[in-house]
Amino acid sequence: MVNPLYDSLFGGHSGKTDTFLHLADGSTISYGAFLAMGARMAHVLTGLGLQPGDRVAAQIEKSPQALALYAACVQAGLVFLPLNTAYTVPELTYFIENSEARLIVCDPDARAHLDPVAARLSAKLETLGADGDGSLMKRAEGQPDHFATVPRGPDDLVAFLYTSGTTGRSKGAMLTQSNLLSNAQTLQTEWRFSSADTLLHALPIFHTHGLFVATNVMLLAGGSMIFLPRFDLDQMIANLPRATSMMGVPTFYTRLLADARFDKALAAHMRLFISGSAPLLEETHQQFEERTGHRILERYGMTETNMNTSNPYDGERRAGTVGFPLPGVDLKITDPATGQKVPDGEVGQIEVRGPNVFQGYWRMPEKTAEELRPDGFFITGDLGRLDADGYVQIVGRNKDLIISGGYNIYPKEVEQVLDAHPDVLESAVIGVPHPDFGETVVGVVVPRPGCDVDEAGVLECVSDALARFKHPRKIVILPELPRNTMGKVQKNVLRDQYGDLFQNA
Ligand code: MLC
Ligand code: AMP
Repeated sequence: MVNPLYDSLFGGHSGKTDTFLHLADGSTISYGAFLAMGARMAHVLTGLGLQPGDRVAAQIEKSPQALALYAACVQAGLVFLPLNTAYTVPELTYFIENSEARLIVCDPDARAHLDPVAARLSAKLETLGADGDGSLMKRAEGQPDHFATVPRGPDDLVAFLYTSGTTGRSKGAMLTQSNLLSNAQTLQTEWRFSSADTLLHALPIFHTHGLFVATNVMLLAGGSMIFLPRFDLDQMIANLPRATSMMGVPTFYTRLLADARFDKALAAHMRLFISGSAPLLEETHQQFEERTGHRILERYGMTETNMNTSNPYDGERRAGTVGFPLPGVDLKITDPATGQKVPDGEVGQIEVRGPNVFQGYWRMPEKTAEELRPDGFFITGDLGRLDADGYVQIVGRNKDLIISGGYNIYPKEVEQVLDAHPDVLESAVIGVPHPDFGETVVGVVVPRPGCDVDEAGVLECVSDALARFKHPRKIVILPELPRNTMGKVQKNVLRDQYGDLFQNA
């Protein structure tokens, strides 16, 4: 194969008239038309002077054109760097600078903010709007529908996905052709996806879940996707009858269950519901089965590793567990202090090794060495245990991380912004249970002596700096933070104290 990922995911569909995407307005896009759009874009990208291995940073709304940009990057041998549409200009600037992106693709409305960034970093900038408007598609008009796929090998990089770190600095996880392809192949087989499937796709396409799990698997299977711009309850209910399968974060499931229209009849024809990216409460799993008769298949993954474990397709899908290691994935539970395996059944940190595991963090060899062992095991930072039947249970995290509606928030990053407020002496950011998002962010701040701070004033300082989903939903003001005898802030005490803030929200 010339370019294993492109050839496997896209190449075989060339010229096919079968539907690939069903859009919210009722129109469809065939595989052939989608690939032609990708090819035209690939001509634009290479015409701009991009060379294989160059990074393309894209902060664009979900659309068929946005997905075609991914196809174009793979076909042209470029490294695709998708970015959350919620990121602010300071956040984006870091990713663009750190990755040394040669091209920025952004919404037409963001151009004025990002042009100076592009100029400073000598990157090119093109625009792509939610309706396929903007300079990129204009340039693509009239380009040939075929593009000679750029040869790539299994170890060549295809994507950087940035993940925040406990120090507050985001790291670019480098993923290769074979990382993505091996995982997509495994998932397609394990979850029995075929060309007969239609996946209800309401996830964003700037993260592993919506792009590499959902989209790559469907491309490999040759099925179709109902491609919704975002999760909208009415749209979900309206489109479920046309779908055979759905992938979502737990919030999708709790929102569906909270709507009386979501009943047994609506889900009766479905083949498979899959959940991941955050813990699915056992209670949600059970309620879902009572309501629909379906048992949700929960799986576990990460940006750095793609998918690691999955409950079985056939056999018991056990609530409160993420199933078994996928074929080809070695998983062990170790003592964080020694790195040695703990006795079966005991809690330890989860480590994984396999063809799915990334190559390290871009230009951060020391960070890479902290998490990726020389023998190939990646230290996930999740705490887990194996139950008596070998199912993996995730019981907590060995990393200070909040997962809200499937988005990761690193408290350190928020604390740094709060601490920069002139009237704030120090802060602690914690995650507390939330009925819709699973967890949400609470900021605990201590004012400087003689200073008066209020919630609105503190929140103002985060609004320009951080994406909306990272903003604390509540600010608690305390005279001091609880500390242990070593002087370390006791976040567990704060979590216990403020854990029920959103219980009835
Ligand atoms: C939106 N908001 C959020 C939020 N999403 N706040 C906290 N956490 C979130 N996840 C903000 C909005 O900006 C809005 O701000 C307010 O919260 C309410 O918005 P909403 O309309 O209720 O939210 P909605 O747009 O419906 O989005 C919620 C959601 C979405 C859960 C549908 O966040 C989502 O699609 N999440 C999926 C994330 C995902 O794909 N994760 C996979 C990562 S990969 P305001 O201003 O109105 O107050 C990974 C690996 C793996 O983890 O294993 O898969
Ligand atoms: P991300 O960095 O966005 O890829 O998030 C990865 C993290 O999401 C993992 O390290 C886990 O903490 C969490 N995660 C993913 N899937 C699950 C799951 N099914 N149950 C619990 N946590 C999960």
